[in-house]
Amino acid sequence: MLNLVLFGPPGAGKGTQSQKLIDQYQLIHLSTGDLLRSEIAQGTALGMEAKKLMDQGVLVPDEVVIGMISNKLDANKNSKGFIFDGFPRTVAQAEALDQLLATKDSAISAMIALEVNDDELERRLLLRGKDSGRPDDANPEVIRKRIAEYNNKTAPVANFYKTQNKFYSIAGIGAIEEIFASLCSVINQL
Ligand code: B4P
Repeated sequence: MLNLVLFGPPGAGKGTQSQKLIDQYQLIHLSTGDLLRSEIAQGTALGMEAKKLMDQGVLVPDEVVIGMISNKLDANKNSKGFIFDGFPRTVAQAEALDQLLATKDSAISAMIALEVNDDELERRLLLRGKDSGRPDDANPEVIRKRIAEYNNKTAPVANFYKTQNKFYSIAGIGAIEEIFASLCSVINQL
């Protein structure tokens, strides 16, 4: 199985590149952000709880997203592999993911990080906020909070995969097709 973690701060292009990677490698896309937004759209209790946190730009509790991922892995047992987009976002989530995959005799193949500076992230998210309708994209303060959450809680997850020799990093600024080509060249060498 090819199991990829696409890593990077909010607005780095994870969702954008995931769409291209699933076509190229026939992988199942698991975006915790999309799963949470779908819970919100359905008005579930989980969604309502998550919305309060997401609108402030802070992470939702680990056990909530780990439970969602576990359900999705079970629902896609025969897939060729997965793209984890926006997950794991904490070291506790990374540890739980390793354990979940181990129970399925599988493991993460690689984490690939998209490197983008903070000014460009803010520019992209504010631009998307003009038509995404996402409250967390509309407010510069919330965007800065999301970037701070990333630096405090998510950036350390890279070390988790570095110690397993599974960490790769590529430039996330430039044309979407160029960035996609860089991603493919890493994946094709795994
Ligand atoms: P996510 O939905 O994961 O959102 P995101 O970090 O903003 O990244 P996204 O994938 O949407 O954007 P992309 O970089 O593709 O998270 C939202 C919230 O959900 C979090 O703040 C948190 O509260 C919660 N959450 C989610 N997962 C969680 C977890 N595991 N644990 C706890 N909480 C969790 O693209 C951004 C924009 O840039 C787009 O408009 C795109 O068109 C543009 N873009 C992409 N590539 C570009 C390029 N090369 N050049 C110019 N623009 C580009």
